[in-house]
Parts: sequence; structure tokens; C-alpha cells
Amino acid sequence: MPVLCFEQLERRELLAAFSDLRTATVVIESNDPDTPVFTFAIQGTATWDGAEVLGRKIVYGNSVWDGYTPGVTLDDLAAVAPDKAALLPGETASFQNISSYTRGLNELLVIVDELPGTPTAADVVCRVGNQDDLSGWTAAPSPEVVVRPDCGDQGEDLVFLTWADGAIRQTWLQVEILATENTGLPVSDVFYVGSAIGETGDAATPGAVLAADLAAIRDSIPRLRVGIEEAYDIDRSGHVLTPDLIACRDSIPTVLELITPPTTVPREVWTRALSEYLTAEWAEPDDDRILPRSEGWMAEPLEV
Ligand SMILES: [Ca+2]
Ligand SMILES: [Ca+2]
Ligand SMILES: [Ca+2]
Repeated sequence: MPVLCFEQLERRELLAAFSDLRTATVVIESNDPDTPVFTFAIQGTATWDGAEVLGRKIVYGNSVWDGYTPGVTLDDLAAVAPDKAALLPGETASFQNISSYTRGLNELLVIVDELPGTPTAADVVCRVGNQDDLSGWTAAPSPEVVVRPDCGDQGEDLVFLTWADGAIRQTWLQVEILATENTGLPVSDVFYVGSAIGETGDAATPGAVLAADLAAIRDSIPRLRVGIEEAYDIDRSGHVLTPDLIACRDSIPTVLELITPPTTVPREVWTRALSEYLTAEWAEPDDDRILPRSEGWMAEPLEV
């Protein structure tokens, strides 16, 4: 019976096994040309020692919800859009990922567990575009980065990214939080949020600001003291009034494609993740073709 060791396992399959970073049940094939290809399973739990992004939020900065404070204060937590979420690579966009706010994407909040340093604008790369193919995307203005350590609900570190009002509007924004000593991330964290001023999330055109959006707002006016999730309160004033209608009208036509950005995990950064951040306890495979742990099983990460 041939004996295989860690280094002979198919690298692609091994990397896939670590993809959720916590628990892995994996079937691996040998790529050793001298032995028959076979399949077996390992089970175990991986412990993550690095920083981890726990949340990515859209904030209506400088709105009624943060008391019209242009900069970052902890009052801004009240301006986090509870009904919005970042679009992640591989997902398809929806209205949930799109802000209709008149000031565009002027503030985002990234919630990180265990930041080792204080990230700055140098740790963030932003691009704008409106198609799946990222090669056509262009550089976006750098955000101002404000870090509030230990201020999350569970003591997480809060990283606010802010731009001037209107600096990023009517586009998709890609945010890449780089894997650096400041962020402690094993791989860069990439997410997307959209701006389509005046979009109401109508079922027919949830990414396109068109006459239907205008009509919906017109039929809703006037309404006072609406909540932060009110889709027709375009300027986030807390009321649905004529300025919301005007903002929508001036935005027609704006069309955000419902993009599906690709998943890309650079292998060179996975190497770093494997070697520096992941400690794993694996059940020893019940298969006598595998070297036991004492002889090097799972001892060293792969060079990719
Ligand atoms: Ca503010
Ligand atoms: Ca629409
Ligand atoms: Ca309003």
C-alpha cells in the first residue's frame, strides 16, 4: 500500500478545504503520479488567530440620523442603514446593496474583530465601475479612515470610511481592505456597494432610477417622521417631501447593472494565511495510506 504525506496532496483541493477557515471536511485526491488516485476524508477544526471582518455597512453620513454631523462621531452608529448589506464577490446585486441617498456613498462602516494596528487610507483601495468584468473599473477617491477601537456591540473595532458628500455617486464602489500589518487580515477583504440616487427598489427596476421611482415618491408625498429604512426618503431627512421628489427627478435616468462580481482569492495570500494565522487540530485520518501526524502529517503549510 503506498504511503502519502501532506506534500503530495492536490494543492487546489487542500486550499479549498480551508476556505471557510473554521471547519473542514474535505475529500482530497492524490496527485502523486506513482500512486493511484484515491479519495478520503479528514475532519477537524481550524482556529483563526488573525483579524476578521465581521460586518460591512452603509452609513447615511451627514443626515438626520447622525444629527447632520459631517465627520465621524459615535452618533453615526444611529445612521447605519439596517436594511442594507454589502455585496460580496460571487453574489448577484440587489436593491439591498444599493443606497438611494442624495449624498451618495459618503460613509461606510467596516466592523473588524481583533485589529492589530490602526488602518489608514493606505490600507484601503477603492474602485468604481458598473460591470462584472473588473478590468474596466477605475480608481476611486481614497476615503478618510477613522478607527474607533473596541466600540462595537461586542467590543469589535469599528473602521469608518468617509468621502466628501457626492464624491461617489451613481456607481458601484468596490472596497478592498488590504491584508497588511495594520489590518491583520489574512486575505484582502473585498466588497461592493452601489449608489443610485432616487432609487426606490421597485421590483421591475431595482437598480435603475426611472419614471416608476418618481411616480412612487410623488404618490407618497407628504409623509412626516418616517424611519431610516424608508425607501422614499431619498435625502434622509426623516420625512418624505418635495426635495425627495426633486432628487429622484434629477437622477433620471441612472442605471446600475445588477452585477455579479467574480470571486478571486490570490494564492500567494492564501500561503500567508495558512502559514501565519491558521492553527488546526485535525482528527488523524483513518486510512493507513496517510502518514501519521507524528511523521509530519499537517506539519507544514504548502508553498503555493
Ligand atoms: Ca457624522
Ligand atoms: Ca427603479
Ligand atoms: Ca426626505
